[in-house]
Amino acid sequence: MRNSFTEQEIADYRTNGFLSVPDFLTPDELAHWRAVVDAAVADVHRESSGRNSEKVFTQRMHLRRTSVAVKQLVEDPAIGCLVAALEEVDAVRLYLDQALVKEPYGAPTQYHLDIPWWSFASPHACTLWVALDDSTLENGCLYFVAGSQDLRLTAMGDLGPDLGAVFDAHPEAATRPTPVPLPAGGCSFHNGHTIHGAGANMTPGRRRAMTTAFMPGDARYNGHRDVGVLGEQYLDALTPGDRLDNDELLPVVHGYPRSQ
Ligand SMILES: O=C(O)CCC(=O)C(=O)O
Repeated sequence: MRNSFTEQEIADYRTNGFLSVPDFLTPDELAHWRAVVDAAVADVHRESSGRNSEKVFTQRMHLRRTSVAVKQLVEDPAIGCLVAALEEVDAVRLYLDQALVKEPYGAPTQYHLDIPWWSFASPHACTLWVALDDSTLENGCLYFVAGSQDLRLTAMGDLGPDLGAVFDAHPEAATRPTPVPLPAGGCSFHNGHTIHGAGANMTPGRRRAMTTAFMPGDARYNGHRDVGVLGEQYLDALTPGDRLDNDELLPVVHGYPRSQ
């Protein structure tokens, strides 16, 4: 796995709000990620059959809670270190993991940004998206609106059929998006404020991806009850402004968050 970035890559990430890393995993690592994620998805499939109603993708959250092997992949401190370098933060916590499979003939993913969905506000949230299959213009690769992270938008999409709803609310963000095809084993990192979406899967094959979202170690509860991430019990115990410091739900993957 790539364990460092060049200065140019870090500069590109900060300018564009995303970075594409085509050589993220070695072929052996890719085979391992595929086996581990496929097995974890198959396991939870029996309990929940969450397929997005618009047939955008099959979504399996929190695989690390049922698969030790997934936990080892997504809580890898080497990944935490990469995120810390991109976002220039001292400490990083894992916020969520999810497999996103765009099934054959799956619909496009609406343009959106991640941070409005989440229970913390920060300019330093970051999502890692690992391609487990070649991700192409034909099967639903990601598209990013470069520089949109600097607008610090807060509009929440609904991942419904209106692909450009975020641009209705924020016409200033409607600039030409950059498609980011990736070979299997490649990845992209994007900031929580970067507008992104994905094309339709026009092929009979699946487009599998494993994603993980990270927050800075000192993030605080913003009063927004995220859907299905932190859980009702933890959310009920929080007051806006509280540190999100539950090490079990939000494991530290880099550094040591300050206690104040
Ligand atoms: O995989 C997709 O289609 C969308 C992924 C996405 O929105 C994300 O990982 O933040």
